[in-house]
Amino acid sequence: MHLEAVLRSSTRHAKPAGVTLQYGTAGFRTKAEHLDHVMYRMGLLAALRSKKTKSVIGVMVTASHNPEEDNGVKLVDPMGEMLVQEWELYATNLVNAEEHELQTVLTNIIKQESINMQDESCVAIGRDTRPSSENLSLAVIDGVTALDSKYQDYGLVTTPQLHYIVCCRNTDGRYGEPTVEGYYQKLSKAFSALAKQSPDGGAGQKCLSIDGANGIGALKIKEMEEHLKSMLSLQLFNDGSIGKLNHACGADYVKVQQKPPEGMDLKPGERCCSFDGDADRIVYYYMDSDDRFHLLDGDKIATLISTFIKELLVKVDLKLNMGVVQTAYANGSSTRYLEEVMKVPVYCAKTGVKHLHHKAQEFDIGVYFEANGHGTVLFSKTAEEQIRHLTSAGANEESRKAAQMLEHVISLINQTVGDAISDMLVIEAILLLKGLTVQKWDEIYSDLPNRQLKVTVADRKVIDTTDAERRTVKPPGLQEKIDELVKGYNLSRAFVRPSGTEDVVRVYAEADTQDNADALVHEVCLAVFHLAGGVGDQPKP
Ligand code: G16
Repeated sequence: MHLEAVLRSSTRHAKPAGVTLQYGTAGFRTKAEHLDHVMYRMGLLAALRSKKTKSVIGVMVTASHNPEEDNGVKLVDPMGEMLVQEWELYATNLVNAEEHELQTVLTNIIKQESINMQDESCVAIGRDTRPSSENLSLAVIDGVTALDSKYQDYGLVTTPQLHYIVCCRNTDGRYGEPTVEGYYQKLSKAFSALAKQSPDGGAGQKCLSIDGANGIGALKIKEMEEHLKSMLSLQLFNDGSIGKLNHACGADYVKVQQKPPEGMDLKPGERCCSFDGDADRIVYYYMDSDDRFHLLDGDKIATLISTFIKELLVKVDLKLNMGVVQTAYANGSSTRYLEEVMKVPVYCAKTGVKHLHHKAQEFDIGVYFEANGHGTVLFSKTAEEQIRHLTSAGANEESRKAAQMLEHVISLINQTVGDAISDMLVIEAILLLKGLTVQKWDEIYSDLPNRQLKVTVADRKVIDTTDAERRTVKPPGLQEKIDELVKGYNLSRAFVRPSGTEDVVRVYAEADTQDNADALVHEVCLAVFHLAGGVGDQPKP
């Protein structure tokens, strides 16, 4: 196989010596200045994957919740899902190959996957608002065109919009029109249809304040507002006009710090939400009249959505199996509520939507949410067909109306991946339909106090986990120490895992009081620091 054009243009995107990267939780992520060769090579890989699957493949240039100086890349498979895991190894090998090894690594992928290089290919490219993203997306284009592949550059889009577009393109428009405008129309039409069913036609809901994380979500919500105007009153903060991306704002900041973002004017009782840097995560919150902050994270969102769907399923009298997928970060109270009160089976997957999505596909209706607000609902083909049938063939008016609502939820939810805008509209529709305030939603169950921190170690690969990341198997002695520490507190739980998006180890603990959760998390951080090669200053309480 001769790949002269590839090698020639690769010299313009040469790999810095000694840089090695791993395909992590959501693709490659590191400082933007180390990513030019990664982008070029992911352009190559996307073109190969497109030839192999005979479908459009997506490449999104973003580092989502990471600081503005970082960047990264996520690959999108034909149905809008994350890149299939078998190809992650190809991605890692390709990115870490020295210049002289590039041809061999590419030839191996082509051989192993029996790719016909004469087949057509097309790559859909999108990027977030980071200053480095535009140039990095040009490097992707160089990689794509070096393999004579076609491409379409969608420019500034949210990650979920690119996932949506890829799915639309590969289903000949059955999932929707493959444009950002098509996305707005599909979602706003479904939202409007749901809002009209609410007791007061949607008139009673107060304004929603949105923290746009100074990112792409802010830009896109401004565009979409036109379509939502008469139905939803939105007030946008951190719109990128002055603030820095994800700096003291955004969903990750609010969730981890358990406090409101800077740059937002919070009035007691008002419903607020935060997007993350590429708008694939959302969390809600409010301040009460005593100035106490209340967070409604991915767990509360999963509970709200699955309760709503379950109630509709009872009305339409459909026996579809529904499951909820969470991760180790799910608050113990949420899991207990889902299992014991709602009687819904709950599963724990490893962190990363790719793992949750996969598990959720096993159900007729699979609801998956990470506590950090990344999630969606998947409806099987059977479920969609049965629901659609009942919109006209339901036993009575109530059943037909419930089936119609489910049909609109199916259109409103972005089934390809977690989507802050789509999830926000689903939540807003449910609150309207049920006449729920954010306070009433919050009261469904009470979170166990918890805390999440980071520890920097010399090499985070020294930590290995099992049981969906709830226990460590390496380094020796760490799990025993965590077990011993956890025994010192009531209703307690703790775990550690290496992050797949940042060069840190994440530490999570929950307990009966906030002081105890804080004390436990600190003790576990110290254990990580001492047993897993901590660097810098010892963690302080
Ligand atoms: C990504 C993934 C999420 C994951 C998060 C943190 O989010 O898509 O599934 O929860 O990273 O992962 P880790 O703890 O391994 O760093 P995003 O929004 O940054 O793309």
